[in-house]
Amino acid sequence: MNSSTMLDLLDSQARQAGFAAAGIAPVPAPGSPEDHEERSRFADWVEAGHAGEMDYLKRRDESGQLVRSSVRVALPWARSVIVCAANYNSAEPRSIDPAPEASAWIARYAWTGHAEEGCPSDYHKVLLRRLEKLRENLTTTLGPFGSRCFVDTGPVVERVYARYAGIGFVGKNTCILNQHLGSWLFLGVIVTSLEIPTSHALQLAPDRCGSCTRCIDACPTQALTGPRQMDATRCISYLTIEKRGAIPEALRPAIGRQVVGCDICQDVCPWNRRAPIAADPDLAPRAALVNPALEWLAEMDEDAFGRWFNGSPVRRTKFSGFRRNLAIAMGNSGQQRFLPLLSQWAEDTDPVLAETASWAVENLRRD
Ligand code: B12
Ligand code: SF4
Ligand code: SF4
Repeated sequence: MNSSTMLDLLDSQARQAGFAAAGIAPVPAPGSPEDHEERSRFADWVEAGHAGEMDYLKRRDESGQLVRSSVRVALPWARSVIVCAANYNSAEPRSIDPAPEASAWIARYAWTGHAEEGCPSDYHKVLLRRLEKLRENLTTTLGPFGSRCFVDTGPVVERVYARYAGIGFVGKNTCILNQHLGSWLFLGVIVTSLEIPTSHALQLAPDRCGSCTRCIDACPTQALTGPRQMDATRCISYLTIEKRGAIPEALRPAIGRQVVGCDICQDVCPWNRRAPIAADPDLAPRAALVNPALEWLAEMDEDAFGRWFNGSPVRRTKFSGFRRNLAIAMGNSGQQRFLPLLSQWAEDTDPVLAETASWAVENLRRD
């Protein structure tokens, strides 16, 4: 099969499986410029300490190579990577729009639920199911091939392959941006043993950032240290979701009202203004999670947290991290009415919550 027939087949089967875009890229040959780019960017990033406490990104094999520095390290049989993107854009407001007083922000990717049942959905599961369906259909057409499906957790820097496969360009905010679909895209990959015909050049999408620097300028914690460069240890998404224990005091004021993840560098992006709305029944926004009242979230006990967020990406913050983040957001809210609750949390047996709540009390008293 030549490469354009292969691409057409992939495109139509990926759409049938529920994806908005798909592409395929060869795994770079050892020693090629792309192989060097793939290995060195990731390794440099980890070695600069930008991965913080995300130990899963720092895993090495027996020979000391970073497992994620190249697909070939963990999966030597890999010859190509199919990349699929699902749109999760919705018509709901942005984090930078005027919002009700004392409301929190939960990132858009974590709002998702099943439209009919209303229960939470997690893009990892939704995309994996679709990738498996796509793999099954491709196998029917192409015959058996070696493969592994991954969403997030595999030894693949997905954005590198999304770029190689022509899904989009890497914006200055480090996100994959498709000029028609925007950047509210989840990525999933099928690493395969399929050899791509040598006529298949990398389908790189042109860079459309131009002279714009809105994302870099808008980042409240200066986590975007330059175009396409992020120090994740400063990113609100890392701090609120991945970081365990206390959040560095100096960064707390800049976190503002974000309690799970952060959308600011995508909300300011002009390419997202024209992005189509997804209407995906498995990735529908749960209305209650858009601009939720801090009071409502803070009232949740561990059972209520489980009822609302089991099966949702919010779960990853854990109940303790969620309350720590709420304490910071209440401390940043300027609302004195949170003082009684925060004073109570300052006496909590969880030392991280107690310390964060004491900081929040001080912060509110200074307002
Ligand atoms: C660790 C991780 C994070 C970390 C670190 C993010 C980061 N920028 O590195 C934290 C917790 C901060 C995070 C945040 C978010 N994440 Co995240 N994350 C990941 C994960 C698991 C690994 C990423 C990784 O290896 N980072 C290391 C760096 C080196 O790689 P990278 O940023 O992905 O890509 C680099 C290369 O592409 C390279 N590059 C490529 N071409 C070029 C060209 C030039 C000239 C240069 C200089 C660099 C360059 O530069 C990029 C930036 O460093 C991936 C899934 C995966 N397995 O890949 C999801 C993933 C990247 N995250 C995703 C999402 C949705 C988010 C959030 C939007 C969630 C939220 N709302 O809070 C934010 C976005 C923040 C942001 N601006 O990136 C999506 C991104 C989809 C997209 N459209 O790009 C992914 C792909 C998950 C998925 N399966 O859909 N994430
Ligand atoms: S997600 Fe938020 S904190 Fe992280 S880089 Fe973007 S704007 Fe900055
Ligand atoms: S805000 Fe501007 S610089 Fe940042 S990703 Fe979008 S177009 Fe590129």
